[in-house]
Amino acid sequence: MKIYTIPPSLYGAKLRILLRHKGLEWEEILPPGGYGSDEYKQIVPTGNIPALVEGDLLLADTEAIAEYLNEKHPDPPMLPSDLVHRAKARQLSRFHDTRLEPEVRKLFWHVSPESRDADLNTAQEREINARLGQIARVLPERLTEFEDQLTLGDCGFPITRVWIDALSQALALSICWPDVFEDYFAALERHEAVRAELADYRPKIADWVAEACKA
Ligand SMILES: N[C@@H](CCC(=O)N[C@@H](CS)C(=O)NCC(=O)O)C(=O)O
Repeated sequence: MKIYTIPPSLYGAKLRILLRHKGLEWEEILPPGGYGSDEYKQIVPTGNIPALVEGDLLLADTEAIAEYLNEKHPDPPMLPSDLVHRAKARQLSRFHDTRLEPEVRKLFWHVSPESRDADLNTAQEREINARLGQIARVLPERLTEFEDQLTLGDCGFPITRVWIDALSQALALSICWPDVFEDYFAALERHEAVRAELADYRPKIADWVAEACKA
C-alpha cells in the first residue's frame, strides 16, 4: 500500500494513526510536483493528499480511505458495534474535518512574521475556542459510550491538537481547552498507535512552525 503524503500533512498523520492501530504496512511517497500541482493532478484529480494507491485502486480523502481500510482490515474494529454509536463516531470525524480543522488551517499561511495578521489571529482564536466548546459537549458521552475503543472519529483530534498547541505558542493565541479534553486525550493516548504517531509528528510540526517563524 502506498500513500501520497508529505511529512507535515495533518490528514496524513490522522490516517497513520489508523494504519498503526491496525498494524498495517505502508510506504509514503511524495506527490510529484507537490500537492495541488498539475503533475500530481494527473494522478489524483483533486490534487489532495493523502491518497492511497493499492494495485489499481486510487482513493483520495482520508475519510474514504479510513472507511475502506476499516472494512478491509476489520481487526481491531475502529467503528463501534452499536448503530447509534457508529453514527456518533462518524459525527466526531465530520466535526473534526469540516468544523474544527478548517478554522485551524486558516492560520497555516500566516505564521511567518511577514504574513502575520492580528485580526485573523483574533478571529481564529475565537472560532477555535467556539469549536472546542461545541465538541466538548458530546465528549462526555463519547467517553462513556465507546469506552476505550479507538474509533475513526477520534484520529483527527490528537493531531489537530498538535497544530493548535504549536500555533497558539507561535502566535500567542489564548486557546481554552474545556476540561473534558484532558480525559479524552488521556483515553486516546492509552493506545500505542496514538502515542507513536504523536512522538513522530510533534517534532515535525515544531520544526515546520519554527521554520515558518524565520521566513
Ligand atoms: N478532506 C480532505 C482534506 C485533506 C487536505 O486538506 N489536504 C491538503 C493538504 S494537508 C490538500 O491536499 N490540499 C490540496 C490543495 O491545497 O490543493 C481529507 O480528509 O483528505
